[in-house]
Amino acid sequence: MGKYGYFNDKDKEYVITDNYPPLPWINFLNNDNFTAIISQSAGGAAFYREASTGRITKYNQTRAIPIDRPGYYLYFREEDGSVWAPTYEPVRTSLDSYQCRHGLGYTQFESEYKGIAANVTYFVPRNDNVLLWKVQLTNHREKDVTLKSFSFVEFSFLLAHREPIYWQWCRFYTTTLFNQDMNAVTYDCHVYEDQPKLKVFLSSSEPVTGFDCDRNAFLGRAGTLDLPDAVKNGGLTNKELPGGGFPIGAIQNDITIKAGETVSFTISLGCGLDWETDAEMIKKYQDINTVHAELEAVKEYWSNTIEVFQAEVPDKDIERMINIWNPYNCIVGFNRKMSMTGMTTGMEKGGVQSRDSSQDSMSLVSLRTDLAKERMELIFHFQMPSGEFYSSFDGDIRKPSDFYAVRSDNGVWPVFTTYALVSETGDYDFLKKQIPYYEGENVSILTHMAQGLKHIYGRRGRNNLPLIIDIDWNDNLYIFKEDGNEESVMLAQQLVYACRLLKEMADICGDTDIIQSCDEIIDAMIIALNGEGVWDGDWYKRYIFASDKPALGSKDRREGKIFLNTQSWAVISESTGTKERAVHCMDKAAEMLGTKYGLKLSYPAFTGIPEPEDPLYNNGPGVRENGGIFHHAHTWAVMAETFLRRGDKAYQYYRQILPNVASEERGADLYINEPYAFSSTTLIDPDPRAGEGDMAWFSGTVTWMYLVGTQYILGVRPVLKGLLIDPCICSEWDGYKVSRRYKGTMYHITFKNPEHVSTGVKTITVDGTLMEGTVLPHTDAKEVNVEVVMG
Ligand code: IFM
Repeated sequence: MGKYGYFNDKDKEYVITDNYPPLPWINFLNNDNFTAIISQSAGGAAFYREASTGRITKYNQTRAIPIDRPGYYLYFREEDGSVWAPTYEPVRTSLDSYQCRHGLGYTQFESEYKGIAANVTYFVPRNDNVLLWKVQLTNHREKDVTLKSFSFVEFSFLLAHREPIYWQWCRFYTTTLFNQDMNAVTYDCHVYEDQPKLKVFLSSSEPVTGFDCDRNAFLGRAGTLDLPDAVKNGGLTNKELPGGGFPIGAIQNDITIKAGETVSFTISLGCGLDWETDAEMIKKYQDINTVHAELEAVKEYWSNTIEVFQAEVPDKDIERMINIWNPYNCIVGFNRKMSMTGMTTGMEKGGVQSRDSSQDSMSLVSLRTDLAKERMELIFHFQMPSGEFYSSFDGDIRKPSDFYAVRSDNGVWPVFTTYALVSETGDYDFLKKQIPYYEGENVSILTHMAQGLKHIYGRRGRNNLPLIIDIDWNDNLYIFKEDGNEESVMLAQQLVYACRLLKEMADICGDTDIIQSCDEIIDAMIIALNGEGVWDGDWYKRYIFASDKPALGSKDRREGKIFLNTQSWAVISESTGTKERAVHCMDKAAEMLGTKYGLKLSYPAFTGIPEPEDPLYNNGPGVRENGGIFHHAHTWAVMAETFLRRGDKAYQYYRQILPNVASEERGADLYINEPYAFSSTTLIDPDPRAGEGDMAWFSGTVTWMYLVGTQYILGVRPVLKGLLIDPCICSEWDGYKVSRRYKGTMYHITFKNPEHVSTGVKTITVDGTLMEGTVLPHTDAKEVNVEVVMG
């Protein structure tokens, strides 16, 4: 039991028992089109498709005080005038009990106030754009009771940036009315821009006995969300806002509960593209049985989705993450640039990014193959005939978005993901699928990938390494740019790795030209990478200037002497020439960058003063890209350790950034983020907040943690030939089990580790028959039992 809550693994929930964890600890309720984020106090916002363009309700954008408001609130007013909320906020009347259970796709509040037990479940059904609040009230008092129930949301202006910038005009572009036939407050934000014209409603399964559309009328002159005047006075004012103003939706239901009995009703907040669709949704969810069935369907969807990989391992922290929260976070994070969290505003436009979205798709390949495939096709469409990819674009209107810099690495990520996709499905025809370049001709996906890598290879500097142009994976490196001829060691290594994967795919397609050009690039890069100007004696440099200025990541520097990524990627790309060098650079990384919370991205952090050659860095020292523990990069160190076959080290690194482990071991007050969602970074010395997690939910960390955990540590990895068995674990383990759904077959794999090794496979038996090699043979069987003896 943690200070603020605990994991309930049986029901796949995190249960929050304290109203105020260090930050709002949120959950995502969504289907593929509609999202509501919700905190432990029912704070949050709902949006249609993209948080930047489809914002339906308001949420504190700038995290001003109080940070977690408004939300989807319920106020209950007793006959004696007292007011309470089953979610505690915003009223803050003491409750006799309170719990917030964040589950997969739903959030449930269970609370009790003077003998009235409330159970409120918020969720978004799989196929309708609506947030349902399923309310169940049980009267444990001796007398019948009549409660006035007030539900409340504050509407937003669809385009999220209108709120902070243009609200004084936009509030008049709205019409908020009560529609008797629909039993709903209806909200219309009639704007001329080209985002969808959403028709929004707030309704109830019970007859509405009062409403408010105007925030001023609801709150009153001196009222606050804690106790709005209308609630205090016992009735809504029935004020509409035909010409705009401060639009809200508030509806009143009068609920009588007999002593000892339970009543249920539902509040719905939704949007359609026309009022007819809204009316149908409202009607549909007036039936409590439908609501119940839809909630079960949401739970079933999540169980089926995560079923693709389930493990039983001796380490329960890892098991919980791999089975439940990591895959959940992968799917939630898949649309990260279109979404928002308690800490990210969701106001940026340009929903897809070739780099980040390719990586986010890597885990979706097994979890939601349909979405991963669709996304990759879209990304290839945003490649120019030169081979360069647009960094950011809007998938809905199919246009590139402005982006501040050239990301020279865009071309490598789609290769990694396509390899993963084809390995998962076995659909090699995907490689031949024709997709047009952006404003160009149709070419196969194989050609797209080859063209992307050629483009990177085509721009090289004086060490024969790829030019960084503005930035590679590290978005903050642009500040070091001088004349544009700077080289990226990391990109060279990634290019090698990408060429290795592309070669395998080209082989399947019989494309010898691509194989040959991959071989040329690999050979040239390995020579360049091990030249004097790149290997610094103990590790690989990071960023090489065209001038004689000492490279970032070299001993000659006072700050930024060593960078993690070029050590990890040296190993992953197998470009070190010798195993000794591979081991040496990772050992040096451990020595110079290791901390009890994980590996720093670089060391020492830049301070900007007084060394004149270093520009003032954006992030403070020890924060994010400036020598912080950047979890995304940390995952590649885990992967690299498995390449070195050092399972104990990989296991140690892997555990360090698991959110449940970090929250427990560092303490929730230090770590601050949700224990069930991956943080993007950990702040570290010289920052005094060392150990604090930053930005939960959305990070490349999420997808890579899922991959390294399932494929490189537990070692069940799809490759082009089939399902490869390649464990690299903690040597103390006696064994473990994995169930993996792959190409329609469920493989039940038992790993035995009698000799307590961390890697190596002695024998594999498939349904009782000993097999050769480590790639499981193809089968049409529905279920297969596999036994792996390590040693
Ligand atoms: O690689 C980037 C990513 O694209 C966005 N977040 C920061 C990372 C490192 O700079």
